[in-house]
Amino acid sequence: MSSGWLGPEPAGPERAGSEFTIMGVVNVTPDSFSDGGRYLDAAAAIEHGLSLVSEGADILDVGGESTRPGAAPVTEREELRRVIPVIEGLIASGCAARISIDTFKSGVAARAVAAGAGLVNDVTALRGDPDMAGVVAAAGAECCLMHMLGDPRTMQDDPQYDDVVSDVKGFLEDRMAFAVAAGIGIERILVDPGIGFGKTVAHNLELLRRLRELVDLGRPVVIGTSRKSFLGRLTGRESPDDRLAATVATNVLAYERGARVFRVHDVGPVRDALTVTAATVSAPWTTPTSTTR
Ligand code: HH2
Repeated sequence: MSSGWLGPEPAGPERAGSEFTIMGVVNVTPDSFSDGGRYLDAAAAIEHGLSLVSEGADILDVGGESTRPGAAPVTEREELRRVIPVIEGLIASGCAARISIDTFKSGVAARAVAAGAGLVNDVTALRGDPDMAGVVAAAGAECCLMHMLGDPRTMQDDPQYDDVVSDVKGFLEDRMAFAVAAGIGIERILVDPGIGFGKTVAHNLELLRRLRELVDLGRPVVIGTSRKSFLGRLTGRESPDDRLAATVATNVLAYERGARVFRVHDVGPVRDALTVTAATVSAPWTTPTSTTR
């Protein structure tokens, strides 16, 4: 994308059609569902983040607490110990990507923003901590509001909706109004249907199928399908590491239906897939060489 919070357009003809933003996942946790324990050490997390940037991540989403069903809660002190050195290390290394902090604790968001994060990714959509909206507003940070039914402990216990897309859309509308009333500029808000957060396989598929209805909210839609269990249920791939093809398919489909921010673990392959998708469905493509094959 070419303006606003998404930053400058990438250079070079190869990137000319990239009207999307890739958010690479940096989990500094022992128990995340797909990469728990791999980057618990700050140096390993920083190195991983920088490698995602070299693959084409526009944003790095740094998280210190897993939200998978049944994950153990983490104290604020421990979450800070995990994420702040990583954010500081990324900034110190001249990281070209913007930094997002994946937290629902206002104390963590405040310290992360002070360390250089520009986006607060709150899976509770400002409901988890009464001070969160004020922290985001005061910092002038951007904020991703995500839908979740219940909380991570209970969210997968028989989730029910009247109509999942209308219910999620209504929720996001309410949370946008709440955020704006708290002083967060509308231009700083992103919305996310929360794939896998209190949803059955059918709910996730319905949200992807009818994503356009959420695009109608007028804010960039973030989509996070990466390696998630519904893809394993559909394909029979038990290991999250084996769900790349399924992840790519859902991100391509979501782009075509209007999503513009893609939260993924596998940045390079998703960037390639979305570059081709964007060039195909967006503006006419003119190649600088005569190669057509
Ligand atoms: N999914 C996860 C975490 N944060 N944030 C947004 N906005 N959207 C998502 O879909 C989303 C999210 C879960 O993925 P991951 O971070 O890999 O796992 P874990 O929560 O186990 O750390």
